[in-house]
Amino acid sequence: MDEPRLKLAIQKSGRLTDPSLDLLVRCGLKISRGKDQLMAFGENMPLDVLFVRDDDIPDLVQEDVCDLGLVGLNVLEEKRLELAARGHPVRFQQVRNLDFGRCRLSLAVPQGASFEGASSLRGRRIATTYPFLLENYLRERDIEAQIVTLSGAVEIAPRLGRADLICDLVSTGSTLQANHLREVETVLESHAVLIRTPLALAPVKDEWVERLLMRIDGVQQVRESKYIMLHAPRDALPEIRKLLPGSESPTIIPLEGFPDRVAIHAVCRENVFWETLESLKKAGASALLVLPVEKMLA
Ligand code: PRT
Ligand code: ZN
Repeated sequence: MDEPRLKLAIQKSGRLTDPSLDLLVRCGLKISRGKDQLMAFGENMPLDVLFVRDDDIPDLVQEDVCDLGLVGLNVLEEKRLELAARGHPVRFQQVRNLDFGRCRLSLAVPQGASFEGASSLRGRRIATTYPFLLENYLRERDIEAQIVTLSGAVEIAPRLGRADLICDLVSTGSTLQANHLREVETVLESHAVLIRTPLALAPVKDEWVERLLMRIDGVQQVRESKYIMLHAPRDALPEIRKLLPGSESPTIIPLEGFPDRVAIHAVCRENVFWETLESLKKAGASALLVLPVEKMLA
């Protein structure tokens, strides 16, 4: 019998597609994908990738068509509230927060309009493609307002007279600005997440989920990490250790022929900026070298 294979759904074409594929490649997955192909075969893992619209990803996991999915928290939370409102149990588990797809679901008013906190929403018409998240936000604040559910182009609704304000995704804010809108409140901070089915999987699949999770953790850790090497006077060690950003236990190595100086090697879990190098030099460090980290496994 064929070995069971994991199915992972990702966005077919959109903002999450490239970062999702990049993450999978960094986790060691080799796939070949033809243009317009709906499914790609993992050549070196029992894992196949399904390319779909982002809105369908929670449903595919919910309905056991896929074991895993990469999707925005905004889409996931909207689906979670929708299922709850319909009295359906939620059948996806959020297993990792990912470091891409960052944005926020925000309320924005026309630039000239006044806004004094959530109570200013009372009785207003709010256009959105996220009616359940917006409804939840209003309910939590005990505010009655009219939700105008649209399927897109939310930012032009106030100008068309369809709404008084909007609730939409924002990243840089330039779309709001171009439409003369002002961001006033955040409803949800979002980023991509990995979801999985709550079902018990075949042992081979389960093992690969665990391996994938460990690799994802490794990939996310190294993105910001740097390996730093330097020489320093032995008596400056306490000060130098304090200056190394996010490094727990540096390796200290004696330097042949220089009893007062040591070499220090450390993994910094944060980026190392020029300012840090300048401070280290001032503290007596020399021969400073900062290298990117390729892979990490705790
Ligand atoms: O076809 P499909 O349904 O799969 O794609 P889609 O059009 O629904 O989604 P897509 O590709 O636009 O977004 C996919 C996911 O990316 C979203 O669900 C979010 O989780 C995430 N994301 C991150 C964003 C943004 N940033 C973002 N800026 N989604 C949308 N936007 C919009 C924003 O609303 C604005 O209209 O992009 C525009 C530019 O934003 P500014 O603030 O940079 O001007
Ligand atoms: Zn979509």
